[in-house]
Amino acid sequence: MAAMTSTFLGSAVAAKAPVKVAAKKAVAPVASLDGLKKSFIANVVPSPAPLLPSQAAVVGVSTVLLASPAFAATIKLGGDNGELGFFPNKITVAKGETVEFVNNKAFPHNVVFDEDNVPSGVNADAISHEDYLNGPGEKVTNKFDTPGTYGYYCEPHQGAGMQGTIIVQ
Ligand SMILES: [Cu+2]
Repeated sequence: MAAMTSTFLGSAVAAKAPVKVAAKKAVAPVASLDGLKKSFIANVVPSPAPLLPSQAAVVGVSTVLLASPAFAATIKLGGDNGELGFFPNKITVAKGETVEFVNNKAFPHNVVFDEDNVPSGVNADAISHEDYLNGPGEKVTNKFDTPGTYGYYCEPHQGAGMQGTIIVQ
């Protein structure tokens, strides 16, 4: 026991020696690192994909909903054990209520409404969320103002049966 303790103290003292860190600082000039970062940012940031008019409309709606939420339902994207599906995959909500899609497991997922399976007059593209949800807990929402049946699916997992139905009354 005594031997182990003194060995530990010995390595702790050795680790405190700052010689190596100081040498590294001298070798790597900070200015050029900053330059690299700036050029990286310059290449990535200034070209944001322009919002399509339909996407801009969806963003506006979501912002309003955050201020006055009337959540009817939460649908998980991916089952708790990694199943490819929406849980629950069939729900009924009242007109004007908000449905929240929350990324859960087995992502990436997205939420795409089927243009052949939404009430007439509803633009399926405008209410879809085609961007992939890549992180746990990421969410998108929809508020349905037109009664009827809405079919939707996840593009990456449509072939595995990841689809759902929302009935708005
Ligand atoms: Cu999916």
